[in-house]
Amino acid sequence: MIIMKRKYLYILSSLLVLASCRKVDEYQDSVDIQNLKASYTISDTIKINVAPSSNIKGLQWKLNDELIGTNDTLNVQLGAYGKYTLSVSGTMDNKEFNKSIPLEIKPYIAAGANVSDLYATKLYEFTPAPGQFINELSTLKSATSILGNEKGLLSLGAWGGYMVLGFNKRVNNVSGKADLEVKGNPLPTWAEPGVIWVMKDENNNGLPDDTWYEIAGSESGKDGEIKNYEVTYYRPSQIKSAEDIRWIDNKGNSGVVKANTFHRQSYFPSWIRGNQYTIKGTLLPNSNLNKTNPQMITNMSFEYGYADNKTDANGGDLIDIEDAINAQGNKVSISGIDFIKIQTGMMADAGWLGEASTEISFVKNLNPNTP
Ligand SMILES: [Ca+2]
Ligand SMILES: [Ca+2]
Ligand SMILES: [Ca+2]
Ligand SMILES: [Ca+2]
Repeated sequence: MIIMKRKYLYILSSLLVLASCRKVDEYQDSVDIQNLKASYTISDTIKINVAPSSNIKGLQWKLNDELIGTNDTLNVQLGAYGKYTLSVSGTMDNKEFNKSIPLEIKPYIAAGANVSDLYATKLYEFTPAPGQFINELSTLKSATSILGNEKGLLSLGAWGGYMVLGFNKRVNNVSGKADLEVKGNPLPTWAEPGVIWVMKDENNNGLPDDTWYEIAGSESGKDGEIKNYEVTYYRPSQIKSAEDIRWIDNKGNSGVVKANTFHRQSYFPSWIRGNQYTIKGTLLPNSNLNKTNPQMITNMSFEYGYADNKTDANGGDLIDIEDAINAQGNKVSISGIDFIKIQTGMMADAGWLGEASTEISFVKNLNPNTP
């Protein structure tokens, strides 16, 4: 009898739990989320809204665990490929609901008659540092303009700003010669060198989730070069118009990316969330920067191994995969690469020229006919 009673109580309590779950589920299901697509590409503006209802209060949109909105409509750009969990919570008729939605952001892949496999054709991430061209020349949309042809141009902003690109066809490392051409917009007296990293798709999943190897350029190991450098940029009080952007580094230094009179839009990338963001990479020396004459500030190019650096006959910087090094600084032997990351290498304020910021026009495979 006692056993029977326990069993009965157990069944009863299970039913109560089920009943209360169903109650919550009903509220979750009645929260109507509109305009959600199965997947997006990184250049998309994602617009999702909750069907407006006066019964819904305290709306919170979260991306993974980060609060990203409190209105009926969410407008967000993510800037990096990946799988995210978007959740929306609040109360409906004073009952709490919390609905989670998977959100897949795919890389942008250039296609069409004007696109050639000779060039990088895929964009996986665009995380520029603040700079005078950000939100103007440089947007998530315009970042796709440098894919598949020689027509685009993009600025990566101040130190550390980067983009991750991919190729349709692996770029082979041919012994004794350069394998990649990276085109920026250097002038004879104004280089803005960017550090180049390469990756092979070792797990063959089409994603840059393998190991980055830095291309050791001519300044590698020299005074003023700092590996494992980090800078945190702070969101300004508003992002409608230009104002100085504060930064601190991991060496105890601080400064600002200065607003100038030529570019009046905000220099803080509009798609970066949160009050600050930290970028990691290699800092290049300011040894060639000459600010003696403020009217004629110069920064001569380094010898080799960087983006937006040399004005050679064909215009682009020539990169040899044989110069790849690992995190310990040792040379590595890579047969070919599928992904490239380009990152502004200097942290310098060049007066009226604005911040030193690497530009990219295209990235080209120099060995397209090798097997
Ligand atoms: Ca080579
Ligand atoms: Ca430049
Ligand atoms: Ca991979
Ligand atoms: Ca620049």
